[in-house]
Amino acid sequence: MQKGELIWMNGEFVAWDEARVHVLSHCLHYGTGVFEGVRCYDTERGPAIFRHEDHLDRFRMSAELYYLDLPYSKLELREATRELVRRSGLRSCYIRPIAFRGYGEMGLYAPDGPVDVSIAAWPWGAYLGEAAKTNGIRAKVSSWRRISPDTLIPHAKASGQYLNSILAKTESARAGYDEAILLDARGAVCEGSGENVFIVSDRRLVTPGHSSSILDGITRRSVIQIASDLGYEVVEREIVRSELYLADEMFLVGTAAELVPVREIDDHVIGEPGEVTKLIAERFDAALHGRAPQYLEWLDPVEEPSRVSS
Ligand code: PPE
Repeated sequence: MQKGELIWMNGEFVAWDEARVHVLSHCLHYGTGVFEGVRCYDTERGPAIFRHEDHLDRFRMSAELYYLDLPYSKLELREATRELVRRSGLRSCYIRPIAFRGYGEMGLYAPDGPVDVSIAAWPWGAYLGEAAKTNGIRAKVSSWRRISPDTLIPHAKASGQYLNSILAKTESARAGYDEAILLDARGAVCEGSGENVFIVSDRRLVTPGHSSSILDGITRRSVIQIASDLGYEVVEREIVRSELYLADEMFLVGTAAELVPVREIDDHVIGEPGEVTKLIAERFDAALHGRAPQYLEWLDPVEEPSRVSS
């Protein structure tokens, strides 16, 4: 990875290489952390963080679900992040806040172990490669099923849960594919290893809803809004595997990946990125970079005073 300059750790800015944790940190052993993936884009109004408050809200929600008491308010985290981006001198970057059970107590039930919070920012280019966005990727349905709500919490963005994504991603990469799609135990489509999934069928967008084992992706929400504003019908419902094969278009969305068309799934050809995908990708890109007036409220420009937050 490319290094950033500084990392905010428990209220202080420290040099990138000095941001260390103890080897007996609880999270390192048990995965007891929650995190976010946020992006900041270069816009006309300077570097601006995309849907910053929504990410902070999800961060708090994930923490609460895993009994981690965040020692900082949403406002403090928001200002720390804005200051981090300003001090790092980055025009655009990926931002990774993480809260985790730190060093102090061992054993599974460690309610008195400290909760450490840090925020890092660094330049991170296209998650699935530059070519992926224009040419599309080859995806494979994983033999690993997505974590279910009766064992973990699919709606939380928790560190330990990513072992599931890592198994799926590793399997697909070793088989020569770009990304894995995970189904649930009954065979319904959930999402990619780090992205939500959409298909286009008869000019209608379809994506799994909240009763499926998905992360409530912020990019997913943005794409639903953009597609609806463009006049497309968006249906949130269960999708079965064969619908992917028969889709007119298919794409994945996430903060790191942004919007990536899928051109092949399990060796079924979907084709070059389609018209609907391209139109939505273009509007989404405009929104990210502050070129779409109706979506300006999604941006938090770090060089401007904060808007009053909830
Ligand atoms: N599902 C999963 C499992 C997921 O990890 C992400 C984000 C999404 C859906 C899309 O959510 P959103 O970013 O809010 O639109 N994955 C993050 C981490 C990727 C990583 O490799 O680390 C991300 O995109 O930042």
